[in-house]
Amino acid sequence: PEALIPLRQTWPDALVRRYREAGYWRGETFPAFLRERAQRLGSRTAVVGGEQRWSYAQLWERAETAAAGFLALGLVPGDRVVVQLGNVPAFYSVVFGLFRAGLVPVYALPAHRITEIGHFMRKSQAAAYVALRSYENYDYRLLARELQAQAEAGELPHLRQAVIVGGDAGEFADFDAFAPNPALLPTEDPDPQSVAFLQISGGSTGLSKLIPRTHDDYIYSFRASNEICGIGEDSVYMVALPAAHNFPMSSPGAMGAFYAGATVVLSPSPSPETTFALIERERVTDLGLVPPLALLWAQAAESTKHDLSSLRVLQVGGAKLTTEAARRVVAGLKCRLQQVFGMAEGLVNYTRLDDADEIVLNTQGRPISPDDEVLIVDDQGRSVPEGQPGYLLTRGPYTIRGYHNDDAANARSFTDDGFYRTGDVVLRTPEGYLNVQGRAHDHINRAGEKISAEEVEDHLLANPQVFDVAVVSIPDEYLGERICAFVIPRAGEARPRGPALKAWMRERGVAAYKIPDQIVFVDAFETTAVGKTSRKELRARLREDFLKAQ
Ligand code: J2J
Repeated sequence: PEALIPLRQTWPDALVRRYREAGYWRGETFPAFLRERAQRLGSRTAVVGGEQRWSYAQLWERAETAAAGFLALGLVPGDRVVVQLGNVPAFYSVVFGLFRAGLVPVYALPAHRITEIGHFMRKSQAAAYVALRSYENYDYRLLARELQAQAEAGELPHLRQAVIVGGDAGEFADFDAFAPNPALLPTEDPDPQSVAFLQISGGSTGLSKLIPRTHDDYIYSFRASNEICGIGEDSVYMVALPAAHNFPMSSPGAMGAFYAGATVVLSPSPSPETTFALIERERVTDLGLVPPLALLWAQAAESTKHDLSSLRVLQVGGAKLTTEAARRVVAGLKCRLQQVFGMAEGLVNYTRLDDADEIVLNTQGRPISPDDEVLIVDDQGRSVPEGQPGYLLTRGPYTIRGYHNDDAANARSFTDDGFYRTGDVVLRTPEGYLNVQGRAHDHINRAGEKISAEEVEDHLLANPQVFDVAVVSIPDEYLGERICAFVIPRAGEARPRGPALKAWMRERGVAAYKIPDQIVFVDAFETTAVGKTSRKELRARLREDFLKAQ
């Protein structure tokens, strides 16, 4: 197979010095900090999930066993490993095991299917795939088999191992049978400036990009988040959203909680029916939700028999929380609200716990770091007058300078002087807080899941009954936005039906959250006077006409 493309994330030397001198980057690494916590806090509870309850000592021991097991399979430091696990304690023994072994996790979500997983495997040149035996009624050995078939056909030249977690591994390597073997483990911790893992982008144009994050930059982001969010040893942090998502991982997330020596409680579902009982049982103090869930919780909390009085801070982020929705959340849940506006590429903004209600209800917060640089610009890249909306560009001690293995995306998404073009339209208040107004790209923010219109269009266009398609976001009371596909059937073919098109897309192996919520058949797309129209204009016009007709 072709050589591995090096994993890197580089800031200019002067900034590296600056970030070190300012104490942001301290040379810490994932394995080093967890080892220290295990030594210092040994018997304290690190993670609770299902029937399992592991102390810090046990989590570290399991990570070391995992590390030895991966290396015993023939993986070598620097190899990338696509990890697809749900909200179970093994999520953390696997990823800390990979860190300990010098292997690089690539974080997939449980909802991803062969289309997405195949893409991550190819882009990262992954040597291995690790998945749960089953989660949310899906058998991930099916996916492992599809990957193996692609590997045999020469399409995944780097793939050498598939590992199943949770028993019944079948023909694959059995994670649960991994044995400790200290002799196999590296004697040194990784370089703190090296890439620790690849996170997945929200995918604004086309397929998801891979986001290389270093030990130094990521640990800074959650250590500083702990300060801002008041996470300490006595905190009990619940992971209700998918554990692999950047929000519950790092803002301050499970990683922040482990860093603080706190307890992480995993919920298999974010629904009030599941979470409320767990909150009561484990005395959960902090967690993050997306806006639709926060509204659902606020409503359910009014009539629950469960004791939610341990809750201290509810964070809401991933999509815009309107002022009215924020009011309802505050009224329904008797705890502090914190708005979080973040992105897997880096920059995270928080309202502060001692901010006035005015700010907490009306803004999406301000950046973590004094060295987060924020520009708000117009189409030409010129700064807009203070208080006016514009495109948000950012650069700083935990924002990436480039995606992995994607020159075209890098040319689009980063300025020559290293600013990341977030694609978000924001304005800044006189107090320096950001208010998210919209976005530049055609993507759909469906309850915090970002879906590229282009990616869904590409799938539907592959159907022989489809002549043309435009995918747009439609405001949705519950989801925030839903996916609507306008489809022109192909003349001469049997006219497709909505449910059949959706089923067809599912069978292609696409994450269920990308399947259109609504399909509208049209005879033609109206074109402008010029006769040609950009997809962007077309989508905008279709959305507008559709909403007017409602
Ligand atoms: C409006 N839009 C928001 C908000 C994210 C913490 C919290 C969230 C994410 C995340 C994250 C928003 N109001 N409060 O990684 O660490 C939209 C913006 C942004 C995009 C990033 C974290 N919070 N958004 O959601 O990588 O459009 O990260 O650019 O999934 O979500 O999506 P993602």
